[in-house]
Amino acid sequence: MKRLTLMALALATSFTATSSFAKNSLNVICSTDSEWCKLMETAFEKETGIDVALVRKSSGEAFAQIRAEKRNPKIDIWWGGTGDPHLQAAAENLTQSYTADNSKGLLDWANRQATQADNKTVGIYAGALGIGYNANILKQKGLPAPVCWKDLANPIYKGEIQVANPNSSGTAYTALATVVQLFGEEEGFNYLTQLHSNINQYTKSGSAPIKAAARGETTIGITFMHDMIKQVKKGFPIKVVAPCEGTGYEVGSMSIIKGARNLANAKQWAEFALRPDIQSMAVKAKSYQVPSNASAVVPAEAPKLSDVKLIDYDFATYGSSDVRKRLLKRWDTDVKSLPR
Ligand code: S7P
Repeated sequence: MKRLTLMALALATSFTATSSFAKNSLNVICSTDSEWCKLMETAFEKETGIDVALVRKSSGEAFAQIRAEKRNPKIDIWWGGTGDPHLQAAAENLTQSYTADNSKGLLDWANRQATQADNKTVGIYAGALGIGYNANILKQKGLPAPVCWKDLANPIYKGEIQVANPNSSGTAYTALATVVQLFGEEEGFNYLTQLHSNINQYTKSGSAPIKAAARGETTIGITFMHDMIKQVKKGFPIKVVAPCEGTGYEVGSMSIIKGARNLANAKQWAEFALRPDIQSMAVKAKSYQVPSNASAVVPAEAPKLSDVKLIDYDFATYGSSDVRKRLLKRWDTDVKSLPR
């Protein structure tokens, strides 16, 4: 009898502990720059009193974790990061449908992202890829300023260029998919093998190359333009180039994880993240993407996407599981494994 009472007590205690955990917690995986992740975490905790446990991971890595935890999800919501892996997660049924009340205020491109994934993801910001260089180092080395993607394949830039690894980085996957869409797959991979000879390092994180260029550790970096502007705002001599052939772009996204243990809190974060006042806060973290809510303030520093020659990026194809897996495998075997 005594044993039964103790068991009942233990069960009651564990139930209380679990339910209070469920009521007050939220597990977020964040794929924007860490400063913005931190700002969102603090602002959400302050407004709601919900305790946020946040980890920052590059888009490809975040996706790999969510997939690995499929049967026992530890994450409730994935906020930020390029849209392609969010679409792939939706296609693999790793995320769940949710139409936020605040999605009514979103721009078309953000809702399109949701529609093509049965509302298992939604667009939160947009940004275009570019070429960034350190103007002082370029001058010291007597190198010409690159203007086009094709310029980067010129042997004069040997060892001068940095880009992330597309397996871990959404930025670099967007670059890979952009090259394939611009030049076709065969010519695109041919270009990537030439570019490979000029690469000094494939980084894990997408924005790392422009941070390295700012510090003078590489001359040129391939990243999103808004990540370049962040370095310009910090006072580094970075120049931003919109490639002459045209360029790809991202619809940075947010997805609620299927089987999220703190579903109500995840929905609350989703509503919060789509609000115009919250999206307008990004500048405080020196994040200059174009917000998805039509009423949010577009940062004055944000690259004017209407002035950039954007390709008609095919999100359905390049966000699909099969194409993404195939291109990454081909990049590993045909490009990364080659000597430099
Ligand atoms: O820094 C902001 C940003 O460029 O980072 C995201 C990116 O996917 C995360 O980095 P990875 O390339 O390492 O995955 C972008 O969505 C975002 O604009």
